[in-house]
Amino acid sequence: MLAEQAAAAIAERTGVARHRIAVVLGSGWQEAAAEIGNPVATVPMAELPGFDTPTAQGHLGTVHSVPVDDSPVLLMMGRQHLYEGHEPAQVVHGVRTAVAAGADTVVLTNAAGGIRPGLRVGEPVLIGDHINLTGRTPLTGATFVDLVDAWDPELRALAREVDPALTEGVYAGLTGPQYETPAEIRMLGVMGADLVGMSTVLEAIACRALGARVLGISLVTNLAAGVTGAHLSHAEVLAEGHAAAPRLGKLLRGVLERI
Ligand code: 6GU
Repeated sequence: MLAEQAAAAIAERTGVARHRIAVVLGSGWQEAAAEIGNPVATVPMAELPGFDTPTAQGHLGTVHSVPVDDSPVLLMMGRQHLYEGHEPAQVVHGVRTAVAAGADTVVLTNAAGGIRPGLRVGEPVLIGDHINLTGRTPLTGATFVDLVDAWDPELRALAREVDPALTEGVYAGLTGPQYETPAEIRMLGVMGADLVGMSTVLEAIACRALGARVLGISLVTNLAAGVTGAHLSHAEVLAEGHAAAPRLGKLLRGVLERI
């Protein structure tokens, strides 16, 4: 399997046989990596079997091995999205590789639009549940995967120990790349979504199918269409990530130390 080949390449290139934890750093989260620790090794994703270089702006496209309290953590600096034209199997190749590399816990991060009134730009929010509106799945065949508590309650509690101000929300995953219309955001709010983005849900499903625990954190980089009447741009996603990087990095470091 391609994920096993990529995991073997990571072990060889990093000199680390098993990474027990993996973190996927999405849009707005790249700078937070510096707060987690110094990598002992960095491998370009393009040099690993089955990976493409991410095209999303701000995604570095590298994999880092970072020791946190002597425990090796695999940091994935960027991801593949459906909106880049990838199939679900390609979108989840990173997390399947992480699990094959030894990860039983995967932390998924992303940038999201805030739908729920009261959410503030620059605020990290724990993903408590999701709504998969991509119309796609990474799974094939009769694998009936249970998604109750897909977003691990113990890991969420642990994150709240690090940052008691964290709230939780339901993340609606769409394909993009267009942002939603104001009418679509009203619909998502009625459906029970607090956050909206273009990633993460397929990765979470793939992780649960493999039995890995999942923690998700969204950085609210803008209020979703119609919430304020403002227009949306990827530039503000990157700018808010830059501003929030120290807080996000400390949060991740604190979580990783406790896992
Ligand atoms: Cl408002 N929508 C989507 N789909 N993704 C986002 C976003 C909004 N803000 C950041 N990422």
